[in-house]
Amino acid sequence: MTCSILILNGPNLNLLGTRQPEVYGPTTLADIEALCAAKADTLGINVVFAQSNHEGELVDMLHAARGVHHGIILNAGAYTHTSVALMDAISSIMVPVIELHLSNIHAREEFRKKSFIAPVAVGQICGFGAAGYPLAIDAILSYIGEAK
Ligand code: CA2
Repeated sequence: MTCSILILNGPNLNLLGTRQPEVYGPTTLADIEALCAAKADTLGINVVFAQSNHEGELVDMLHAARGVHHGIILNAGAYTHTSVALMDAISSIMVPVIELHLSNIHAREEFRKKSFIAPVAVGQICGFGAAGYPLAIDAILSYIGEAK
């Protein structure tokens, strides 16, 4: 069975590359999706890329991953720092999740150091900009034992 990974992006990440390039880099979300698709082709895996600005939709997409995807890479955006609902969803689905951020959330404002995702994630990758996405693909494959 082909390994399938869901890459889920939260609020405002659809604006990447259009504002605050000094914080989040010049790369658009479409560029990142293309980067991940190219990596998936090389590895012979399936990658599904999604984005929503709505907390409940993100919860729905996490639930729908059960029995479909082998792992999830989640950049929950600002919901990282606020969402018990996302934390509970991750706890309930039994699909491994890697927490991902473009910026180093530990080197920014105090409120960004708190993550509701971290305690229920396999691990966290942050601070590497768009390059964090392919790194996270390698990390989740390694975790689920599909490393190629
Ligand atoms: O560094 C990350 O990836 C974040 O998840 C990005 C979130 C932020 O709230 C987290 O603390 C860290 C914000 C995404 C907003 O993206 C924008 C992109 C362009 C212009 C404005 C916002």
